[in-house]
Amino acid sequence: MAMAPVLNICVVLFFSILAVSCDVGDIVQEQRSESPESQGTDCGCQGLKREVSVGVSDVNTLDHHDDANIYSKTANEGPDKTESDVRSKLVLLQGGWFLMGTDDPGIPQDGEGPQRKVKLDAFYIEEHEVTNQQFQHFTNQTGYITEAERFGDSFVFEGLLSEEVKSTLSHAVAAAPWWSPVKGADWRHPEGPDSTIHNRMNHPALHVSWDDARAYCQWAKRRLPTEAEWELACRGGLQDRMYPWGNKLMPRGQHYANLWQGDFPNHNTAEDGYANTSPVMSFPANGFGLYDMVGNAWEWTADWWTVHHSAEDKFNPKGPESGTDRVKKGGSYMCHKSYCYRYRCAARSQNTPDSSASNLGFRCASDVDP
Ligand SMILES: [Ca+2]
Ligand SMILES: [Ca+2]
Repeated sequence: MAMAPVLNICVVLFFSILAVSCDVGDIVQEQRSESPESQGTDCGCQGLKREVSVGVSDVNTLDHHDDANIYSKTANEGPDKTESDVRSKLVLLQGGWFLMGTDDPGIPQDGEGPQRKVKLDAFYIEEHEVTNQQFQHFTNQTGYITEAERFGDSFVFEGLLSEEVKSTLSHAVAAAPWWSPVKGADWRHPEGPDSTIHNRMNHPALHVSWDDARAYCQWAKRRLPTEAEWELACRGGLQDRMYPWGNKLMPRGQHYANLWQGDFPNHNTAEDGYANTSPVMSFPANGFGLYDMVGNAWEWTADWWTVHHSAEDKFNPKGPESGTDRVKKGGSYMCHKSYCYRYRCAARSQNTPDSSASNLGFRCASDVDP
């Protein structure tokens, strides 16, 4: 029943039947390096981390290597060919050489640098984040149950919770009070049991773990993009720019991504039109015709996490052979420069593969256009 603390900024939580840590990528980072630059960058906009499922019953224990446990009998059949294809349109990216990472990192301890030359084969990537509509189609066809549903809880930004749900919370997270593990929060109930996605079917699916995202992409006969593929896609054909559209956050005063305006975490002015997620494709596409590469929802990539990168040229890099966390990219609607300057193409963060939160989604990639 105990919630394991991570460093001294977390308090022990008693919640659900899980042991989960109370915060996120930066904290793991600080364990490796006591860099003073880590101060002030731990926004919680990276989502939250589930630790090993201590105390989870056998019924709920997931074996991520056992597809039979992940899928229903029909899962491997893929999308129903008798219906119109609900999957996202794929955009072909030609690959080739590009500059990955940056030598001018906004958050050095995240391993944003060094900048290195990377060459990729051509690949396809979905033009927008996977939506609730699409994820619902997947679960309807397969009977798939997400990890948040199996664990019985997921992390929600407290500013979005109803007073009723808030009144049921019996804990506090000392350094990240804006995050709460909420019983009954899952992709169908992004802010807990009294919330719904009915009016948000074209918003990104949230509370989707890496394992869930992988399962969706496999069902769709696609795969998660590597971090290198995701970053090439983010850059939209521009070289050595911070954002998918250039170096200026708001060209001509226009918002190009769903981010946080105001004072994080207490006041979101929603100047960009959205205090929560936005319908996918609400903001301008980048040069490749891809939407919401930064902002809206964080996006899982296939790679294991490391902060150590060689400056040597690389061909189709796939990250470390193993690890504990997976890389996520792009930041979310919760990101503000003061706390989470991670809505840049070179920025990155991580979570354990079974983690889920109210700002974390994904999109798929493919080697072929089936
Ligand atoms: Ca916003
Ligand atoms: Ca995104």
